[in-house]
Amino acid sequence: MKCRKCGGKAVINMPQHHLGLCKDDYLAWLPEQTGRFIEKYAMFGREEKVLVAVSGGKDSLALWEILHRLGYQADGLYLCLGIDGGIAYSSESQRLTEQFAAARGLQLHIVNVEAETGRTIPELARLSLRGRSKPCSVCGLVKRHEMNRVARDLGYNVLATGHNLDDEAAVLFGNTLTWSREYLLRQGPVLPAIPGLARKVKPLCRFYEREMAAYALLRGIEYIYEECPHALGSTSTYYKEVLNRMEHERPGVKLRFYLAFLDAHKSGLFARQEDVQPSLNPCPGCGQPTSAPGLCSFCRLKEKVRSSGEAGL
Ligand code: Q46
Ligand code: ZN
Repeated sequence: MKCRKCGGKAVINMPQHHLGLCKDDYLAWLPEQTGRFIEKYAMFGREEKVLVAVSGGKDSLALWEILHRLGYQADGLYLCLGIDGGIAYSSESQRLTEQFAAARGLQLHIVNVEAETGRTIPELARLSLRGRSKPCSVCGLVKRHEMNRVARDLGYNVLATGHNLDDEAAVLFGNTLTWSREYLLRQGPVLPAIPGLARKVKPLCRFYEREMAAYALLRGIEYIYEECPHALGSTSTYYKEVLNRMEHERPGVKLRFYLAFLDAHKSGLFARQEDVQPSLNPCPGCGQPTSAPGLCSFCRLKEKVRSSGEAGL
């Protein structure tokens, strides 16, 4: 296959765009497209400070690299979850993230969950879920809380995450199977700011996972190949596999599914935001908005750690 731009040898084929590109043209095309999406969805401007949540994986490191390349003010935030076990997942991903930032002279903030809560993610999950399910719900709760806290405390208007199209399509698929109106309404490239919470944006939401992997590889970004050990066997991994089977037979189906959803969302198919937006109050513990009548879920989790009487707050 030939590169559509220069006629050289294509290194990637994107059937959904009927587009093949060589290495140099691909490395120029992907950041260019990212810049277009940032503007199209009004994600942020050049005067705004962006905090990029980086995990050491290909998507978030590539996102940070691209924002930097495009001239945005983007700093990184790494959350050390304390998930180690067999593959030393957290220590290795932190090492690669620090190496990435140091090589490019980028500012990286590091937050250690154990130092903040007294427990690592697996320990928090054991404490609150008592082994009933995977730690992902607790992990998601802690990550959201800590990202919001750092953005607020350090004055970032915008929080950017590296979710790609495969991630977004899997979430959309799950929300559609259950018609979760509230989640469907909140899904999209931009979640606007509300008092106490920064705007959240997903500049890579229209790129396939394989396109991000190709970008990271061709750009020479060293990232952690292993997934978090808890991702294995998760519902979202299962949805991704199902969607991949569909994509194999019908190239472009994931992108069409996601873009058609965004159009439907825009045309008001689901509901007006005010209809389902729960009323939010500042948490008396941490000040972040919560729909709970008292402490937010994060502060309740910390209370549990405190009352379990073993460690570190
Ligand atoms: S890091 Fe955390 Fe994920 Fe690992 S424990 Fe689950 S949610 S799988 S993105
Ligand atoms: Zn709180």
